[in-house]
Amino acid sequence: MHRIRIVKGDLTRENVDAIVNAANSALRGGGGVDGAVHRAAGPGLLAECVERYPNGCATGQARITTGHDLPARHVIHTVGPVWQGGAAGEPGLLASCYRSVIAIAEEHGLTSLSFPAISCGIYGYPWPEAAKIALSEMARESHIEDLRIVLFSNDIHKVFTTVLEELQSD
Ligand code: AR6
Repeated sequence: MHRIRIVKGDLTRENVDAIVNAANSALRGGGGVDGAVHRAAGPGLLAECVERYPNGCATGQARITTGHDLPARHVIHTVGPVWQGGAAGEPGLLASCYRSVIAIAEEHGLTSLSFPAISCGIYGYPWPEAAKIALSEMARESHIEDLRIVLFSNDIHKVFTTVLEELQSD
């Protein structure tokens, strides 16, 4: 768990091997962090998504593209679950997002990876529950040297920091 860094800031400014995009299953852009990633990457990102992934991406899975105009070399797009109360498989699907992204990053030999808080915005996942899953899955990873989660606001940063402290003291 020592390698996980919780950062406050804008994911699109991260100078890493890959940033992770909290996308929707169409992989055609959207609001939230997805909109910010597409704006910062430029239109080439959408064109690559359309060409390489005509069928989009299922919830819990991930797909890689290049970073286009972003400082990051790649974008790994993943589709988090929409929160429906917790009994519709949301925890397993959210864990699967983190695992799928990390598996793709390892396949490509990437050593620095920055996540957003997947499903914690428009998709409505409760932050403490999402933080526990995100940080536990990130902690299982063994090959990526620089693993970050980049959070936009003080409020969510505080929640993730508290959950990381709790996990470290267990
Ligand atoms: N840097 C870091 N975090 C950000 C940024 C940014 N630039 N912008 C937003 N966030 P969301 P979701 C935070 O809604 O819940 C899109 O329309 C935000 O404050 O982006 O997985 C997609 O196309 C929140 O904490 O993703 C999907 O339809 C977190 O990123 C849908 O939203 C995730 O919020 C996905 O919803």
